[in-house]
Amino acid sequence: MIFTKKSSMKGKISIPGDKSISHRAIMFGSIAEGTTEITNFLQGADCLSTIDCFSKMGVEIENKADKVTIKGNGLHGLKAPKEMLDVGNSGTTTRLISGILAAQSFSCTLNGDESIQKRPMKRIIKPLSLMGADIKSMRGNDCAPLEIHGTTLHGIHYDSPVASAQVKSAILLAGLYAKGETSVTEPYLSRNHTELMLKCFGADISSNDTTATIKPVTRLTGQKVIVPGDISSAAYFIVAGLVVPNSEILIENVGINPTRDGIIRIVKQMGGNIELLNERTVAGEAVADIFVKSSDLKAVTISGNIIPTLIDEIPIIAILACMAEGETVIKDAAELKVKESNRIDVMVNNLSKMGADIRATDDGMIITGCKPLHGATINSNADHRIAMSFAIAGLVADGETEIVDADCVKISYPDFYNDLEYLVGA
Ligand code: SPQ
Repeated sequence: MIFTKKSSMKGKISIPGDKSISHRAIMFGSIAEGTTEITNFLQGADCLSTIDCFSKMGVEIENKADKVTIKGNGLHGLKAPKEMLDVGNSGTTTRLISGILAAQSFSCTLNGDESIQKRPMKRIIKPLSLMGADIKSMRGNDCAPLEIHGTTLHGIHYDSPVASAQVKSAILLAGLYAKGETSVTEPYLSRNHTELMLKCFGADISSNDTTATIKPVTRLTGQKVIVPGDISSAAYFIVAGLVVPNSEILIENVGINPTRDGIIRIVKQMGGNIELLNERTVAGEAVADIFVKSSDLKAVTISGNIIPTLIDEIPIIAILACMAEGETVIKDAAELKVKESNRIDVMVNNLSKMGADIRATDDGMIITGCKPLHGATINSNADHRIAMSFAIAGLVADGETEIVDADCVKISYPDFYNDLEYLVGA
């Protein structure tokens, strides 16, 4: 797919549902009693993998347009799947489902695509094993495929070495079934959708600073979940509106949960024209419309506790930094190396090809902005966030930017190219 320089972007769009929240709504609805109705569900391939896994465990899930209805099986009603669970490309599915599977009365195996088979699973195998789980990496390399024999678990306190919502959530979900209390402390607070949503479903869960604590309950109850637009998807149009000249974009219905809103804070620090309009709370999550227009930007340092709140936005923030005056330093972000691709190396290699002044560090990257970008052939490494980031870079680069494996955007934003075309043509 080819992208070229644009002189303006104008219009209004509504962003598809949040991926993290969509996954959790399927999982919690499946182990709740009664009906769960999910509106604005993200029809991305990752979330469809989660539906597929729970369907294989006997949960009745009807998926129509953006509405999903689940007849929950209750905490102890999942059935042994007849075949291996296929988590596709989804780290969230793999890690969260493992917490649930560890406590079931059956055994199963799960596996995913080439990328998922390289992502680290020791981070969940270790704490779940401390809780008594019988979970192992079938190839002995601490990656998927995983074999899980459900068993009785006991609560623990776990000091997580990484700020990871997936690690935290796997432990909390296992804790839902474990004897006694389970708590997790993170070095920095990661996204808290599990804590917020499990509470709505009736779990006994609380949070204090960077510690989340759960005690077992006898049942969860099905809910109506309205999924806000995904700020990680909105991020591409936030950046496009800032860097393409003569642009004004209104992005409606975006989740701005404070554990996810780092990109908004960084754009403000960089001097970007960004306004939050119509701020409201929908189904326990903060939501707003976001207005952006073309801006002169200055470099910033991004580090410490803001990192987990924008971890998936760092690829597109790197593009933003290329357009900002001065040196942007991104550090404390070594987690980028273990995403769908090594997002430090892939960003640095591809942006260097486009003429950017960028270098990799152990835990991030350093970018000196305002060097003109030129088109290049970009290998997305089948990573959706890389493909979308370079589609936006192509709008400000001279010549043609070609993205290889561009269809990987189906993972989190199947209509991305249509929405982009609309804003460019509007
Ligand atoms: O699900 P997956 O593949 O891990 O997706 C990514 C993404 O870019 O969409 C990461 F590669 O998002 C993660 C995110 O990085 C989704 C997530 C969640 O829903 O809990 C949490 C973050 O990962 P982590 O490892 O920091 O917990």
